Formats: sequence, structure tokens, C-alpha cells
Amino acid sequence: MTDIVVPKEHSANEHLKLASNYLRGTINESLENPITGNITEDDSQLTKFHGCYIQDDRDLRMARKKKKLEPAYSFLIRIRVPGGISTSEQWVAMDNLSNSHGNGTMKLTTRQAYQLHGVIKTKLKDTIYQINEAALDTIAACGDVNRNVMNSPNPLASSVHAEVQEYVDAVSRELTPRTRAYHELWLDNELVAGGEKEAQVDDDYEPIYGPLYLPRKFKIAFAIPPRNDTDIFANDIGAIAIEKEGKLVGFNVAAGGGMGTTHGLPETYPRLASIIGFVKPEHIVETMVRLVEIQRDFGDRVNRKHARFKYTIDDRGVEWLQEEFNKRASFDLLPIEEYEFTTNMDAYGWHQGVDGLWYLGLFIEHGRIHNKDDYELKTGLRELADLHICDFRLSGNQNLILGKISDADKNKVIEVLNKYAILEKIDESSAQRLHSMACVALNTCALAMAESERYLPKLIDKIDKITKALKIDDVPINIRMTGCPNGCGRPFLGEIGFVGKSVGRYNMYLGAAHNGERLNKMYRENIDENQILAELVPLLEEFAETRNENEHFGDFVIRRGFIKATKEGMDFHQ
Ligand code: SRM
Ligand code: SF4
Repeated sequence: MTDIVVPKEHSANEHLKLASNYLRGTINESLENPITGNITEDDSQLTKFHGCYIQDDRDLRMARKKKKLEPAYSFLIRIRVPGGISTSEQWVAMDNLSNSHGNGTMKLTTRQAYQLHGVIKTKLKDTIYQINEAALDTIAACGDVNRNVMNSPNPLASSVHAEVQEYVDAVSRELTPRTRAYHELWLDNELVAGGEKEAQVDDDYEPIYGPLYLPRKFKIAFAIPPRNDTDIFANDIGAIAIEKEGKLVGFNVAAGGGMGTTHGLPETYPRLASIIGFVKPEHIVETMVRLVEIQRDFGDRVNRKHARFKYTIDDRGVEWLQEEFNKRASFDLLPIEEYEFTTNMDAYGWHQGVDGLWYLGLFIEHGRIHNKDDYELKTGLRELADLHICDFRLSGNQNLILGKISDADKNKVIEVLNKYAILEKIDESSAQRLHSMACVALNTCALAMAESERYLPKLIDKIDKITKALKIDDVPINIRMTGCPNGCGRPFLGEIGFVGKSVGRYNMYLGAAHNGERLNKMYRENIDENQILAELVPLLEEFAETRNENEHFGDFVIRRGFIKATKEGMDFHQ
């Protein structure tokens, strides 16, 4: 046990983490309590570190209350997939679990993870066990630790992709918590496929995090220019791979990104990570660890709304961070290398990788894998997975890339996708729909103030009519929506962003850069669908008539003076 004392003024979560004995708390007792489908409030904070959130079906809340029933509790389980690369066997396992243990759907998240929803308490342990049997895990998918490490999932023409992915895996391993609680609680202390070796040590010991873990969640992403398809600037740390003559020479390192804000609290704001220097490939893992340790030691443990790395940095300055880093690391930060990002979106359709194999980018609207109406997306992808002729790569834009397809298997893939009309979705969707993203929100998210995933497709139907009439439906515009200002669909990086205020009402934001290098700014507050469309029509008309060649919508609205450019997080509200 530790002799650390948490100061009285530190938040309740800090006291809870310390008392939890490396994330055990009373989770076992909560799981065994047959009286309720819920767990205690304290345990609900701790299960996050194990990758699960207790939720209730918000569509059923009122009806159940009237019948004096407790809410329809179930768990969300988030499954880490570093860099988004999973095998066809893993897809099959997730698909099976979503049917047998979940609500029949899978969600591909904005951070390249799988999510299962609707897992009731009595099935939780077995679900996590089976996830680990499929050589995946859920530890640190949530909680005050480093989350799923992102990477561009599509090698396209980059010869350095495989090498970058090795660093992604190394960073992910290095920053995975070592507590044995995960194995004790969910795996009966056995090591199943993919189990962490470190779990064998006798005493709990967290060499990087310590018993208090981090002050708040922590996120890392890698990207390989020219594609910023992981939105690296929205992360606590971003690594931009620098390639020269086909060789990986190192990474520009960016620190202090984050999206979360709270309505009515201007001291909370989204911030894009600042590039602090360049490091050689062999130093990237140490770089990540040192930066995590700086946040561990300096992050705000009193006020959780001010506890992300972005505030630690803004309170002290980027130069302070660079100095502190150089003091702690075994090498110095080097001058930033040149790079260029052109887009933060995925490449749809077929691409041949440098390995000679084929990669196929599919459009999955808002990451939801289900059969709906006559579109049997889930059945089709399962049929394909059962052939075991490709891998399944989750993108940071909630899409899917089928990877490593041989020439010989290409037609088999096309046959299955055509049978279920999955490829058609790309051709029949407007460029605005293909560039849209929405968070989960209702009916599962406890924090949602408005619809998002269930509503954005319908709003885009209406926007499509406008852009079609103006003949700009082939112009990519990033449209992002979230049901609250926490920013899970990175709405403040949308060229058009919508953030839920209350049922049917949204704040509307304009002016982010198409490549994820500039935040947007609020244009209209608390408006409904009619007002949204009325605001969009004149903007899109003028865009269609007067846009410069290849000009992006986010740049256009700034050039034409509809909105001021947001230069840094601290001027987001100005
Ligand atoms: Fe998120 C909380 C869903 C990516 C910022 N997020 C939540 C919870 C767990 C709600 C809760 O705490 O009860 C949501 C569960 C909804 C549900 O039913 O599934 C939720 N977040 C998601 C996902 C599934 C959205 C999606 O549609 O894909 C994404 C899962 C990513 C993953 O695989 O790890 C997701 N969340 C993000 C992102 C985007 C990113 O990381 O690139 C952000 C903004 C970036 C950032 O962290 O700043 C994000 N989520 C938040 C926040 C605000 C954090 C903050 O600094 O203020 C919360 C609330 C909190 O932490 O207090 C939150
Ligand atoms: Fe829920 Fe808000 Fe995140 Fe959407 S942005 S999933 S509503 S917490």
C-alpha cells in the first residue's frame, strides 16, 4: 500500500482513486449485488478505467419511471484497437458479442475503438473475458489514463506506415496501466490471448501513473502527412510522422489539444495542440512518457473542468513545457520539421498500398454497424469477415477500411459488398455526407442534451437538397455534430459544427480548417432546424457563386467576413 496523502481540496475523484487500491474499489461487490442493474456511484467512476460505463436507455426513462421501475441500466464497453487495425477474427468476435451480449449493434468510435452498448450487468464479466480471448482489451479505454492510441489506418502510398504503427503499439503498451485489478476482476487472474505480461508481478505498481493515475483523461494520436485523418491537434499529444526519401526520420510533437467545453463556462474552451519540437523515431516512446509525467505532476487535481493538459500548458506557456521536457528527457527537442496536411478526412474507395495489397475505404454513417430498414450493413460485413480475406481498420472518422486484400480476393470482396449495396453508399452520398461526423448522444449517452447520431443524417438530407440545387454537392465540407459541448465528434473542427443545447436546438459554428489546423467559432446560438437551414442557404449560395478555385468552405466564411478566424483556443469565445 502507498503512504501518499491526497490533499483535502483535491477533487473527490482523486480521493476515490487513492482509496480504490489500484482501481478495485468495490466493483466486485457492485457486480454481485442482485437487487439492481446499477453499480455504486464510486464504482461507476472506477469501471471507466476498465473500459465500461454504466448507462440507461434514455428513451425508456419516463415510461419506466411511471411504472415505478428502475431505469433500464446497461453498460457501454469500449474496446481499444491501437491504430484501429483489427483482424477479421476480431470483427467476428465483436459482431458475435454485440448479438449475444449487447444491443445488436456495434459503434466504431471517433478514436478507432469498437463500442458495444446495452450489456447488462450479469453479462459484463463474460463480455470482457471474451473480448480478451479475441486478443483485444478494454483496460484504459476510458478513465484518467492514456486512451486508445490513434494512427492513420490507411497505408495508401506511405512506405513508413508499418513502422509508425510499431511505435503506436509501443506507446500503447508502455502507457497501459499495470494494475492487476483488471485481470482479477474480469479474467479470473488468468492470462488470456493478448494478456499483459506485467500482470504477473506480485505487487501492484504503476511506474508511470502512480496510484493516483492522471488528473484527467489523456489522448495520443499519430498522423502521416498529407492526411490528418486522426485529427492529431485535438489530442493531448500528437505525433506527425516526418518522412524523407521514403524513410521515417522522426516526429514533430504537438501538445495540449482537446475539445471539451461546458456551455456558459468561458474558462473552458477547445484548444489545438501546439507543436513543441521534433524528435527522432527512437525517442518517441520516451517523449510520450515524459509528457504524460509532466501532466501527472502539474495537472490540476482540484478542478476537473480545468484538469486537461491544455490548461496545464496555457497556464504556464509552451516555453515552460519545452524547458520542463528538456530537463526530464534524455535528449533535447529538435527544431520543427516542415510538413503539410491537406485534409482530416478518409480516402474512400480502392487504393493500392506500397505492399502491393489493396485497401478499400468504406463509408459507415457515424460509425454505427447495424441492419436498418432494408440496408443490411451488419450482415454484409459479417459475411465478408467470415471469408477471412481482409483485415478491418477503424478510422478516426468512424469509417472502415478493409485492408490487405490480394489481387485474387478483390472480386470476392466486391461481390459481397455489392450483394448488400455497401459500396453504393459512397457513390450515392453527397460529399457533405461523406465528410460528416456525429457522436453517439441519445439514447445511450448520459450527458446528451440533444440528438446527434440519430439526427444528423436527417439534417443532411435537407442540406443535400440545397447543395444539389447549387451544384456543390460534390464539394467536401466537414459537418460535425455533437449532442453536448464535450466534443466527442470533434465539432469544433467542423467547417460547419453543431453542438446540442437542448432537445432540437444547437449552437452553430463556422470556419474550421479542412485539414484540422484551425478551430471554428460560434456563429449562431441555440437555433432549431428551420433556423439552421435558413442560416445555411445564403452562406452556401454565396459559396457556390463566389468561391475561389478549390477554396474550402471553412476558409471561405472567414475570407468573406462571416466569421473571425479562431487563432488559438483562448480566443475561441471572442
Ligand atoms: Fe467522448 C464522455 C462517447 C470521443 C470528449 N464520450 C463521453 C461519454 C463516455 C459520456 C459519459 O461520460 O457518460 C460518451 C459515451 C456515449 C455513448 O453512449 O457511447 C462518449 N467519446 C464518445 C465516443 C464513443 C463518440 C463517438 O461517437 O465515437 C468517442 C469514443 C472514443 C474512444 O474510442 O475512445 C468519444 N470524447 C471523444 C472525443 C474525440 C477524440 O478523442 O478525438 C472527445 C474530444 C477530445 C477531448 O478529449 O478533448 C471526447 N467525452 C469527451 C468529454 C469531454 C472531455 C473534456 O475535456 O472536457 C466527455 C465528458 C467528460 O470527460 O467529462 C466525454
Ligand atoms: Fe455524449 Fe456529449 Fe460525447 Fe455526444 S459529445 S457522446 S452527447 S458526451
